Amino acid sequence: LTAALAGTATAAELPRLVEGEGRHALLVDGKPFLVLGAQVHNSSNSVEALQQVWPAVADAKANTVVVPVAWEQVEPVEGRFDFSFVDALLTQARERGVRVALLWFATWKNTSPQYAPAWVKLNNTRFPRMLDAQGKPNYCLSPFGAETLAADKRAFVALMTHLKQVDEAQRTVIMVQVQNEVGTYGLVRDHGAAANRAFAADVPAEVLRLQKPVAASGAAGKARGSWSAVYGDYAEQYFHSWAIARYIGEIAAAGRQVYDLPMFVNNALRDPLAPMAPWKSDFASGGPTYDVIGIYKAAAPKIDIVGPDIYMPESAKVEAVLGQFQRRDNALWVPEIGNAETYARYHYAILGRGALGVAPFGVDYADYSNYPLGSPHTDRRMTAPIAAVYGSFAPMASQWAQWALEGRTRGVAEGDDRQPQTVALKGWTAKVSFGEWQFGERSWPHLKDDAPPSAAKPSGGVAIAQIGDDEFIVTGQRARVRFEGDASFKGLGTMLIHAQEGRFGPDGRWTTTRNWNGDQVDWGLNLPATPTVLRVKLGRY
Ligand code: N0T
Repeated sequence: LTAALAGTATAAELPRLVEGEGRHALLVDGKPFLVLGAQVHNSSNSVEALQQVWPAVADAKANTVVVPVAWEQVEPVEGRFDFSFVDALLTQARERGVRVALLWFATWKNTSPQYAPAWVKLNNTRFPRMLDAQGKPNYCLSPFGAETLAADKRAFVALMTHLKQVDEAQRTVIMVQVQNEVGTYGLVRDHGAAANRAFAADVPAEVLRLQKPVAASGAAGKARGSWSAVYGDYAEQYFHSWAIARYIGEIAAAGRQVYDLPMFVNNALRDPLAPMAPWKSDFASGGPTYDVIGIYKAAAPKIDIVGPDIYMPESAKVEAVLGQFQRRDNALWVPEIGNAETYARYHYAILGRGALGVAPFGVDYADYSNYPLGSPHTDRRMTAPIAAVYGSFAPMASQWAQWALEGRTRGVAEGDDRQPQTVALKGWTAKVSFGEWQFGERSWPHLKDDAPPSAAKPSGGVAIAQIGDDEFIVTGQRARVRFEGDASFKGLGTMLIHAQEGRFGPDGRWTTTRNWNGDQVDWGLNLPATPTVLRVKLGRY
């Protein structure tokens, strides 16, 4: 695999995804690229607003800024395009050595047409809204609006054409999101004439291949036939998902025809832990929720990734979401996660799982905060927890992405229960515990009233890369890591050969700054509040 990558790497190649044995990497300039992202607030897409973006991006130690480009902004008058903001964004990003992911806010932004130009919003004959079962127009534009699709696609193709002209040589833009958090709140599907016709027709063969039939209120789902025959109580949600995915897929395909960048969609999640049940107004129907990723793959093959927007702070939910969106056919990429401090520890779990990257949402210093969804702060108190984690990954980011592609990385975040966790490695297990002293055992009787100075709230995390049979890179904060031999040890003892604290330089060379031994390793590797990188070599005797 490494050789295959090396063989194809050329500086001028476009960003692209690679896959091997169900694992993924994003290649930028032919090299694995770990996205340490920062997504700006929705209204920070103006030249002036960028002044409050760059200091936050720098403070967060992000290598990629994620920024919306609005349809209304680039085509305020039909057929007349203005890409001046995009040009300013790219120039300023290049000056700072930061890459860009663009978000195409168009027909749907959090399901609504807010970011469509006024000439679209105001012309519901040409750009129809969805109809409910009584034939009443809904807020959401219909995915069966042929003119809407044609107009959105034309604008998107203009954007991609412009990007090719101004950025193909530099490749500042590494990915593009098509629409934002699509679906419809409060209505399961469109009831317009075209929608009704399509709903009565047979499920397309490519959907049948990727989305399993579901039992229909008692009866087994048919292998083929109408949406209702195949998908029973899920038929309307699945149908709407297909309709939206097809619409997005057509836009993405047309854009990539011109300029072939990786493309993704993002999802406002449904409850990851609730037992699966048909839609009942509990999430945006038709959005790329985890249960319909197959439909999106079938209907929008030019969309590479469906990514979760994580605004559920509970550790059990975050874990479940990561599992649902990380698939052989779907690289894990977290386009949004809350920028509140409680989420920072999840970056270890996300990057340790081998994600392409992550982008906390609302990383700029505009005087706006989406608290309680994210941080209440709009200053360094918001960026500092992100910077702490990104700072230790940044010098080894490309190397980490390569290790992830090779399946060498793992990660955990402190759970809400604050209990220890076990990480399975090849030949070894790592026991990760939280809220420990740096010296000694919590359980020492004379210490029972003397709790370790752990954080008031869960904030620990650890990511481990197994770079050799008995060699590891360990990075984390507020956690104790203890390596133990797995079943393969059969009575052999384990020993620590060395644990070196240090960092990777830009040339990929390791520098040791301190050799941990004695008290510093007798009780495990105790990662302090400040994120630390260790190179650990173990042995058997
Ligand atoms: C996100 C962001 C932005 C707990 C919210 C999340 C972004 C969009 N939407 O700041 O609007 O553009 O993708 C919606 C999550 C709602 C969860 C509410 C219940």
